[in-house]
Amino acid sequence: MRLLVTGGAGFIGANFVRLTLSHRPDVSVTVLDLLTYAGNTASLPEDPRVTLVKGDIADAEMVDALVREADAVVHFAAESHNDNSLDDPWPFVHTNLVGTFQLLEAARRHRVRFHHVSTDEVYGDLPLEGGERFTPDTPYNPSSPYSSTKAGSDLMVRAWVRSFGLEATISNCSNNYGPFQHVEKFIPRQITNLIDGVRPKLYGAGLNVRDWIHVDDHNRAVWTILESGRIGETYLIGADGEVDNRTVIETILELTGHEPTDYDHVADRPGHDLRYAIDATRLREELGWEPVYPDFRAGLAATIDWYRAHEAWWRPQKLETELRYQRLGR
Ligand code: NAD
Ligand code: TDX
Repeated sequence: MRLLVTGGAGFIGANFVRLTLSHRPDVSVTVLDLLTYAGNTASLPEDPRVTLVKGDIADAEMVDALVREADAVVHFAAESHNDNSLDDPWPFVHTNLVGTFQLLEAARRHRVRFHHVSTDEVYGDLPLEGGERFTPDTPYNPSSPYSSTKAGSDLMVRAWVRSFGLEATISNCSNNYGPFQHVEKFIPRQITNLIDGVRPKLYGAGLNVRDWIHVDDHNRAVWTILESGRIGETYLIGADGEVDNRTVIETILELTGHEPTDYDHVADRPGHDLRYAIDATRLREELGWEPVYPDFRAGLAATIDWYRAHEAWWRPQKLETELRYQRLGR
């Protein structure tokens, strides 16, 4: 089987390639990645079964040539960071909308199986109280330029299935954590700040809740859907990992031997979503998926160890990332 993995040099895509190499001896992978600030060749293993092509998913000609050769496309490539989308939305429109459009058109022309990787943020946010969770029937209600462009890309996939018979599935996953995540994101930012002797930064009061899932559990679910999912269906991926941001920071501080109060409150994110929570019943009951990392605290401890052991991987991103946050006042 020949897989085309877009965004395979990013956080989740690179972990997906690694998981694929170790579990699927029959699969070879072509990674299509623009190697933006978020893409890193050092995240990819050197392996004869992996070919890296540097290119833009919005480049119709290149996309057509690569999709034509593939048995399936797994589409991870995106501009992925909410704070950046508030600063400059255009790259999000270009990659998440125009790029996805070019991939869909190529998959339609060559009748290639397509899996679209998306986010729970397309559903907007939930109240802090009440225990409500997102389901595949929750109406789309995105808050940020990032989530609105992901929502638009999901809707295109649905339309291409219905109008053109594209063989596609969609997954909407909650917040991922684990190795190879860019230091702009919440958890790696705080871990690497502490390694540098800098206090963690909590947006606003930090009551916002995210539903954390280990990246390998997300990627196992993507494989399950690729192989057994119903065409045209949307699957929500989550591992019942709801934790508020303040508790995440306090836990990181505790696990690294600091006082749990040793952090700073900084300016809140404009339009900051309050709470995400996933009901993954369809994935669990229909496809039999279960997380293998159900314990967030243990996963977080392993992630802290990973960043301690892989400073050479993250160090080159750190200064530029913090300068960008300084400019945003966060
Ligand atoms: P990331 O920012 O770490 O990686 C994105 C990758 O896409 C990078 O390697 C980048 O170089 C590449 N890319 C960007 N623009 C491109 C373009 N025009 N052409 C080709 N490649 C391009 O993102 P991530 O956290 O790994 O997220 C991957 C996917 O998963 C995204 O679609 C995201 O919306 C989705 N998702 C992420 C999370 C999360 O918690 N991180 C949760 C749910 C869904
Ligand atoms: O320094 C910080 N302090 C802080 O309190 C940062 C970087 C973030 N936060 C807060 C904002 C969020 O409530 O932590 C939470 C998580 O922030 P991010 O890591 O930026 O993630 P989020 O905005 O929730 O989006 C992530 O999950 C869904 C990914 O970046 C998206 O790509 C994915 O779709």
